[in-house]
Amino acid sequence: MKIYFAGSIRGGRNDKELYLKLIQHLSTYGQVLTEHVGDINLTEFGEDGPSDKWIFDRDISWIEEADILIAEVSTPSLGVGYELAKAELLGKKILCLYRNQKNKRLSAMINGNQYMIVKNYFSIIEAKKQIDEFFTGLD
Ligand code: 6IA
Repeated sequence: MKIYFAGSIRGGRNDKELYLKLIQHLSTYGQVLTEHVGDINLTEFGEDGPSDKWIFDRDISWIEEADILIAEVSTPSLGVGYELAKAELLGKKILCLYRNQKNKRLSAMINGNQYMIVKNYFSIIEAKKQIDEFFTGLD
C-alpha cells in the first residue's frame, strides 16, 4: 500500500509535530511516500534543496503512484488543496482530517466535496482512530 500524506509546508508549519505522529501511524499500514512533510526541521521558508519545478514534478508522480491520499487540512495550504484536486481527478481514495478549532471552519471546497471522506477530530488519538476506520473501510 502506497500512501501520499499531504500537509502544509509553505502554508505554515504549526502542525508539523502532528504530521509526524500521523505519518508514524500511517507507516503501520504501508509506505508513506511523503515523509518529509513531517520533518520537524522543515520550516515554511525552507528553500534549500531542489527547485520548485523538481518538487512539483516529483510530488505529482508520487500522487499518480499512490493508492490513497490522506491530508491533514487544519492549516490551510494551497499545495494541499491542489494535491487533493489532483488525487480526485486521478480517482484516488481520499481521507481529509480536520482538527476542530474555535472561530475557524474548513473550506467548503473540501468540506462540501462528496468525493472525499472528511473527518473532524479533537485529539490525536481520535485522528488515529479515523485513520484506522478509513483503512478498515477499504477492505
Ligand atoms: O503550499 P504548501 O507548501 O503548504 O504545500 C504543501 C504540500 O505540497 C505538501 O503536501 C507537499 O506534498 C507539497 N510540497 C510543498 N513543498 C514541498 C517541498 N518543499 N518538498 C516536497 N513537497 C512539497 C521542499 C522541502 C525540501 C527542501 C525538504
